Amino acid sequence: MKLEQSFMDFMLQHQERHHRSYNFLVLLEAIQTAAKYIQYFYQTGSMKNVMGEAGVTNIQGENVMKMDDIADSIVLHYLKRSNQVICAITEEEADPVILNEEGGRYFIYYDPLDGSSNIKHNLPVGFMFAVAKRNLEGPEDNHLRRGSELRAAGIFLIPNGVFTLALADSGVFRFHLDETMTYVKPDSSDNLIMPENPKSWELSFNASNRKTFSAAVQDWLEENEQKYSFRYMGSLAGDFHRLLSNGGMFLYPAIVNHSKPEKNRPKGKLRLLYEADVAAFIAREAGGIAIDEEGRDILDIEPESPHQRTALYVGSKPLVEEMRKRLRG
Ligand code: AHM
Ligand code: MG
Repeated sequence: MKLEQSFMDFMLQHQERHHRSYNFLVLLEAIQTAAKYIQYFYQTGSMKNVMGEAGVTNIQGENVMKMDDIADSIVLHYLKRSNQVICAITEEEADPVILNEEGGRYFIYYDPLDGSSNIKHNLPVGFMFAVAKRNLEGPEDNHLRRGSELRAAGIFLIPNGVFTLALADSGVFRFHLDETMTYVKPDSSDNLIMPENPKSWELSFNASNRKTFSAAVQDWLEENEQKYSFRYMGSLAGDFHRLLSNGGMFLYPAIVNHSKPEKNRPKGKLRLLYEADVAAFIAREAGGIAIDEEGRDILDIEPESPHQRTALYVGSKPLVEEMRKRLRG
């Protein structure tokens, strides 16, 4: 009989190999428990009539779905119970949520259910998170951590039951939910590296926005798009998941040429702390890279506010570097 390695067993070995504390395991245990509950609610949501809108808007002025609220309460509950988190920044709360200011060791930034427009169709969404650590020496200054200071970032693809985790300087690993609702790492799944061979590369962006992009981005697309297949699911968690395996580039550029100028988004749409940084950190550990509209590395951006937005170009280095040159003129 062949038994797969469980996620917790994998993490235990990892922490021991790197002489790290078990606190991080307690945190990850809380995170994966929350993910399983979200998975359960998502799978059964249509029967319980919770896949629609909640009837309120969030801090970003977007319609909140009932499932967004459910997922957020689940995550906050388990994070609080873990006693490991100083403060959490979630897409669903206007202000940082203080959880265990005294004893907590970590900061967590998360989007409990990314890809909200997919919810009512039961299509893939994701629980995306990033973890940073408190200052263990000297006073904790509670600043918002840059992507380059993260220790881990991950995406649970829901309801597909796949969990991608990047650990600082260690790589990217994939786990799958088995019949007993345990995340396991099949022997066949090694460190995930984005393929260098352009044969499998794909482009992913919302094509209906293309005329709203800057001239530089539109020109690049015109000249290059025929070389690649185009795929777009409308959920960063899902689109990025595919990109990691196939390579290429996902882009959500700044909207600067909208026919209704009030609809321009010169800072982009995606959120730095719990969307772009998560993708950028995982990409880095898988051999890729991510930049913003000015061509800055996403991981180097100093966050100024919890919900700040950024344009995002993430994927295989040669493609993103080509785009960086164009963006910088
Ligand atoms: P959300 O956090 O409200 O779900 O928005 C983020 C999502 C991303 O998952 C996705 O890449 C993007 O928004 C899709 O936007 P659009 O519908 O404009 O293509
Ligand atoms: Mg979201």
